[in-house]
Amino acid sequence: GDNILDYSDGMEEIFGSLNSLKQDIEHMKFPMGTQTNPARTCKDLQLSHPDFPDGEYWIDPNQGCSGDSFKVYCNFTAGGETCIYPDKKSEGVRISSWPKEKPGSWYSEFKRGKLLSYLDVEGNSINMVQMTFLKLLTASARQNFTYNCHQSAAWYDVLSGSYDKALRFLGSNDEEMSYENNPHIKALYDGCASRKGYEKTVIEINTPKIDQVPIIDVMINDFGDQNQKFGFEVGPACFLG
Ligand SMILES: [Ca+2]
Repeated sequence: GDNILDYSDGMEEIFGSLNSLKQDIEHMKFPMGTQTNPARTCKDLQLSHPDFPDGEYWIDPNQGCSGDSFKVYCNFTAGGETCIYPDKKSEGVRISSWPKEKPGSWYSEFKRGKLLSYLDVEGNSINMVQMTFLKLLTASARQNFTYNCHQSAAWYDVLSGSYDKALRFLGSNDEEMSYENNPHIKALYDGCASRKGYEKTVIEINTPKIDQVPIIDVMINDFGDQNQKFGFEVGPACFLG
């Protein structure tokens, strides 16, 4: 009698283990985008849950232990982009005439300037290994930059009929990029081109060269004259698998 009892106790334990193993496998197959059950990327999360709405989710690009997972914005509408954001001091600057600064200098050289840096949506810095894995899982990267202007060109300049005063960007890979050397940078809207009144120009970098994103610096070339003003807004850096 004792033997049969031991046997059934043992079976219960085995079935319990199998059940939790089954759950683990289900979670691996269908990540929920939570801290304890993160997806590898937003794209992966969208593939297993096409019905999930855009929003904040946890990802773990290097997989394995989820202890180093981090929270991002998933733009499923854009095809499953994984987005990180500029920190408070990198979000941009208000429109101003910048009398103490020289045109043709990098923003990081401004008195109030700095290199642009990025965080997860919880405001934590992102582990470099995780960033490397995320980039390995990415096919293209996208980032917007909005230039707010008053009589200051940001991309095309109608007056000279050229792109001589176009903004220049420094990529994460330290590559200097602008109109003449990077076909992946475009103006979605170029209201500043006319250099008349208050306007804005929206620049988009959408590149298969993942390491160009996010941008870490910007050079502004058209200010210094009376009445010229500019400010800018740095958009999230989004990675698409
Ligand atoms: Ca991990």
